[in-house]
Amino acid sequence: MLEEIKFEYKITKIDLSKGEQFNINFRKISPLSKIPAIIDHKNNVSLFQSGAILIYLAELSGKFYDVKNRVLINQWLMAQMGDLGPMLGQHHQFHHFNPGKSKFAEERYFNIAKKLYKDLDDHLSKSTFLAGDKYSIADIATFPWIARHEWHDIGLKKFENLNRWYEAISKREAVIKGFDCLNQGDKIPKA
Ligand SMILES: N[C@@H](CCC(=O)N[C@@H](CS)C(=O)NCC(=O)O)C(=O)O
Repeated sequence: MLEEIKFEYKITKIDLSKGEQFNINFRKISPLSKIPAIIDHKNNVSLFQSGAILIYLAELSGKFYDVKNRVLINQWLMAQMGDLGPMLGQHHQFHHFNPGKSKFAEERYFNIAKKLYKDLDDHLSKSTFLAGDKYSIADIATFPWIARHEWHDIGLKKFENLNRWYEAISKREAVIKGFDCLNQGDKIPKA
């Protein structure tokens, strides 16, 4: 989002494996100890929760959050926050990072992830972007999850419309730059 709206930013890394998210100073801006969180130094505001951050930046920049289309954009943004993110996150935990630890959880989240791919594919057969014909913060929130398609093991290519959406967003200059925001040569995985 910061690349898309061309705002200047500096990244502060929080090493989750070292528990840095629990540091007292970080918890002042992110009370649930989760990344991402931002500080807007110009306006002296700090925010946590990616959806709230996206809305804030969209309102500040006047981009990717059309006033007339907010009812629809909000729904797809909340779908990412409440369903897609948490469910694919569990799929990462059980299928990708900890296979063999719980057959039940592995199967459960694999099935949910497959259903999400199918539901997104169905929706994108009728809509260019998630919330209509314009790229919005709903797409910006959702794309990074689908960009982990290799971990999902579902086969993005089988989902023609989701793949079309993914490829279109993958080509955006800001997305390519944002994906490699740590400047370590990270490339968006192809389907
Ligand atoms: N709903 C939150 C989810 C944030 C979240 O779960 N972040 C994970 C990393 S992807 C985290 O910080 N985990 C650290 C922990 O749980 O200790 C958002 O969208 O910002």
